[in-house]
Amino acid sequence: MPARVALISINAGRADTKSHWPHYGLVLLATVLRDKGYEVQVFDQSFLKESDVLFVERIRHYRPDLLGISLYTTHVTRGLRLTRLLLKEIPGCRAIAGGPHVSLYGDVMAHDDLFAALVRFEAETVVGETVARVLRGETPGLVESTPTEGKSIPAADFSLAQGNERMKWLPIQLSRGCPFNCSFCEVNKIASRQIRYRDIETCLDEIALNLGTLKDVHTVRIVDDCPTLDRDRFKDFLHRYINRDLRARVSIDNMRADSIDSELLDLLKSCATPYVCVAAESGNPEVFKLIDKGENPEDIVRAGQMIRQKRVPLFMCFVIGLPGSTFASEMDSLRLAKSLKPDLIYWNMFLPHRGTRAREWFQEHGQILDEADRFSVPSYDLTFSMPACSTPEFPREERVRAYLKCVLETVSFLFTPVVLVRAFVLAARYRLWSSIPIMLVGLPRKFMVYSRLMLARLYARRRSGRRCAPDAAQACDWVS
Ligand code: B12
Ligand code: SF4
Repeated sequence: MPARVALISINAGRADTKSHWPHYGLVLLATVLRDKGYEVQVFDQSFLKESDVLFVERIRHYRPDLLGISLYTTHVTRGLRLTRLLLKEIPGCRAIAGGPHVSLYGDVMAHDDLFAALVRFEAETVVGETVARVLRGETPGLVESTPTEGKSIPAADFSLAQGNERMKWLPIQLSRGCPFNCSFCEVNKIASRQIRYRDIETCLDEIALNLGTLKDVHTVRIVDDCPTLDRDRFKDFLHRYINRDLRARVSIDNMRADSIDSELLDLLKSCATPYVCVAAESGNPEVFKLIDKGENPEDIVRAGQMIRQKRVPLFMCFVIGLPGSTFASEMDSLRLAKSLKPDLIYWNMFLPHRGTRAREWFQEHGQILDEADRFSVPSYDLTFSMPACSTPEFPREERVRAYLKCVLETVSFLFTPVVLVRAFVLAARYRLWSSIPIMLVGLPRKFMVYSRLMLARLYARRRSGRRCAPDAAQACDWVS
């Protein structure tokens, strides 16, 4: 009988970290292991939306010989705790780990004997051998892989993931890697700076095949590290997608402002893209320069205005607490946000993870207070973790004030009665009374925005001819 492998991803312990597809990286590894003759299943708690008790029971019932967990720095302690619990519940089972946290911190985790192997970086080329060694009773320890070439990335077989029949979004990567080196970003350490392209026709075949079997999927999500690095290539993909009449919407993560032009937006509109997100990072010119993104602040404004002119919902991303920032510089970001009037804004708090150059800046100019178990974004219910670093010019308390001022004044949260009460309490606690009237004036517009996004999703379901009914659990999750 083939050995049985369970590949798992746990939720972050917060209401908002739901996923509408099973962990893509684990599905790819499952596809590789299946082809090598293993019996393998992916269990993604964020996707299955299950409590710890039910999730552990589901895996225990599967009785795996080997457990492979994907770890995130943001909730690594939870990941280690659940792994210990699972190993206790499943006698004879051994564990290996990989994912962003292991890629960044694998060397400092190596002393722990919880895992027989810690696999750093993309794992398609090493997972088979590592699993075989662990099942033979060996303990490989730290395993380092090299970036997977485009042609070695398999077509993801989502039937290997539990609950796949409920998928509404289908992730795919057309490329991997990002050659830029923005100071706050760890992606170039996780996925490398080496860009690797997949064959476009192969990707389209993969999408068509998956749309044929996953009947509820209404949106294809491109999760490349830097999807529009080669803009012409990306446009070519969109042209071919439209010509194939695939019908599901196309949504993109991580688009750089300097890659956005009128033709690209028209093509995205033809694919009914639900929104375009511009990563502005900071509205302060000095802070922006320190990020070293290779873009100008004017690129952000130009892209934002163009998206609005094309009547595509505009989302924006800012990072509070970057190197060189102060309370006053964050107010420049707030001013920029208010002037461009995005439909939705993600206010992230900088996390000094390993692999970021900004971390080194804080080691020199400030203080790193925590790294693990911190979140960058506040939850939709306005709960958040404390900033992970500080400087004399911008201490922790002031960072929270700036963060909350931006979040409250742009109504970047879910406004249920309970959360509104929390907004008042936070405003009182952080001396932000002047933000309350601005927030109240912004509420009706946000209500309209959220209603429009929900209607667009309903329309997407009808347009794609999919069978699914609206899902009440998703009603408050506008983005995904
Ligand atoms: C799409 C995406 C999401 C999606 C879906 C994620 C998913 N489950 O597939 C959604 C929106 C749900 C999401 C949610 C979150 N995300 Co997210 N996400 C991404 C993004 C943009 C792409 C991920 C992806 O699909 N990569 C492609 C696949 C092929 O790569 P991969 O997942 O890394 O897997 C490969 C390797 O890591 C390795 N591997 C992974 N796991 C394992 C396990 C084993 C056993 C082995 C051997 C190998 C291995 O092999 C895989 C194949 O090569 C990345 C950024 C990035 N570029 O990586 C952020 C990223 C992974 N997310 C991040 C975070 C913080 C979150 C959230 C906590 C967000 C939040 N609210 O704060 C939640 C947590 C999700 C949860 N578990 O509950 C961080 C993680 C940082 C860190 N150091 O921990 C990243 C790196 C973004 C960033 N720069 O901050 N995310
Ligand atoms: S922020 Fe985007 S462009 Fe910059 S390094 Fe990260 S993935 Fe690349």
